Amino acid sequence: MTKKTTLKRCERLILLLGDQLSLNISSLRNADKERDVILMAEVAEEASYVPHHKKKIAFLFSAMRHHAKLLRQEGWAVRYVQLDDDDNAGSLPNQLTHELEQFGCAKVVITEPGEFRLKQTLLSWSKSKDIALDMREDERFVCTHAEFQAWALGRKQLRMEFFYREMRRKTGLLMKGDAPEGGKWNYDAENRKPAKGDLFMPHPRPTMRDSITEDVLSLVSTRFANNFGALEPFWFGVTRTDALLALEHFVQSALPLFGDYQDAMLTDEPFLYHSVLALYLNAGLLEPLEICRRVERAFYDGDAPLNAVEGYIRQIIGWREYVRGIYWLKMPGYTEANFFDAQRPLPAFYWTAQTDMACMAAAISQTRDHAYAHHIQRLMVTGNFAMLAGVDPHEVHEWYLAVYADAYEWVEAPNVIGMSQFADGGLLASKPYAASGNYINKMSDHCQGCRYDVKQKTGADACPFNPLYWDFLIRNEAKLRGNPRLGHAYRTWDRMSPDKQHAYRSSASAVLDGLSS
Ligand code: FAD
Ligand code: DLZ
Ligand code: SF4
Repeated sequence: MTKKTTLKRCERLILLLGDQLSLNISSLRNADKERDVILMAEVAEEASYVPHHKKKIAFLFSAMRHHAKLLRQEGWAVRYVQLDDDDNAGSLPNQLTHELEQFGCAKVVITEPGEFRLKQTLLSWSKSKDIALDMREDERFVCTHAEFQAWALGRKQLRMEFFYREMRRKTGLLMKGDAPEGGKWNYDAENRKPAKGDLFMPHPRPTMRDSITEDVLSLVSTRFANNFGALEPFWFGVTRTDALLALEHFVQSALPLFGDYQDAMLTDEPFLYHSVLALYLNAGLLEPLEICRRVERAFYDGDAPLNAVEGYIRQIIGWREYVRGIYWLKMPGYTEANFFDAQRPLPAFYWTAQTDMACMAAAISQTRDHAYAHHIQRLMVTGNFAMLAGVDPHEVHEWYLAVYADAYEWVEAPNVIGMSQFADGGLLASKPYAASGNYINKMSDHCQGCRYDVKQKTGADACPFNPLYWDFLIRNEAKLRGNPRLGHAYRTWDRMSPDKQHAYRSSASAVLDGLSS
């Protein structure tokens, strides 16, 4: 690939980030192909602010290189800096400084970064260097910052369901005039079936690798040899064409059963009927509304039922937009929230999958192999365990940010800090997503092959989630007993004999002691 552009002077330097791989991004609006230069850079600072999964880095670098190629084909002047180039300056601000010296551009244009950290870094850089920086809103979302702020203003509780209805009205998705399609806004009650292993399971469509991807894989295997995760087999798509094919494959093979089995878990089926599209969407290779319109069309064409289509659209225009709104409303500071004052270090098996808990071993090994786990594994297995065990939520947050190919702080942090760890004290969730082994047993096939007994409540062979569940509630009683949604749980605890209560607490201590050894 030609690395240098032939332009010697430029009007504007347009910085395009690794998750801004969209041709209609706001930073390119009104840009001039004759006078402006697009800068894209693989830099050590972005590649190491958390120890990203090897597949995540490979996906992003290959997608960036392919996007640069596409931009050049479209007539743009692109300066692309590879990680191992001699004049790689190591960070985005340093690279900008270097390129401005080379090209002598009058100003820098960028679409607002998705992470607060990088936004602040770039704003400070422009101030300290006294360089004009035109930072534009990221328009690849349904809800603007201003709209979210207006929605949140004066509300005591920021519940996703009400926000979601606003987004349905705004987009017209699954609307019949002012009313929701089918008469209900939400069909979640139909979406909680456990899956059986003998169902036909579609798999994500693997993408053929080209020489660009091969080069990146070889770079990542040497430069990031010690990072978490398996680089091979590398099957992610890396272009918009690949991403559109993945969308089509999902709609045709998995969408009809997406709703039914959304919460199910199977040891040998990491993807079930999930779309595995978040990595493309978050990097800019797909747009939220194009996905939703395609999925909506499947319903009106009679190819997918309403519970699946509504459930899927809710994830994108509901949850995804809502968590982004929360992130920008609450940053800075949100990633430091620690409502329970949990201090335990993240157990080492989050990086090795070496644990006798079959559900944890499955979620972590799938994460290691594919940089992927689906929502319920993230929430009710690895997230639930960390919260019950009292792991420091910041360590949990950094783990999630590192290990998933779709992870960027704006979407990861509210899901981890708020939804899964309840570290924000209930801004996002009305009660902690705490569950004993019973939930995992109901929704998965993991317990059948586990060394622990999910039915056993206490003792050395009891499922660790069972005593930890009660220990968590009692450890945090002062903060949780007043929660009306936990009234039933505390009343059950109150009815237990002191011996039973003691057995739960000492079994939990044994589990927790085992984590530190
Ligand atoms: P599907 O199950 O097919 O869902 C469809 C789409 O809906 C996803 O692609 C995604 O864009 C969107 N979506 C679904 N749920 C959420 C949600 N809660 N928040 C935002 N978008 C959602 N999602 C990320 O994109 N990046 C993350 O770093 C991330 N971290 C998470 C951490 C925890 C603890 C939890 C509980 C959830 C997290 N999620 C994250 C949300 C969700 O788990 C992933 O979006 C989903 O698993 C991605 O796989 P998929 O594309 O197959 O999704
Ligand atoms: C995640 C990531 C990685 C691993 N590497 C780069 C990079 O080298 N260059 C780049 O421009 N972007 C990278 N990114 C994505 C950025 O970290 C992302 O733009 C910010 O986190 C904001 O969402
Ligand atoms: Fe997980 Fe407990 Fe079931 Fe084992 S018994 S798989 S630890 S829920």
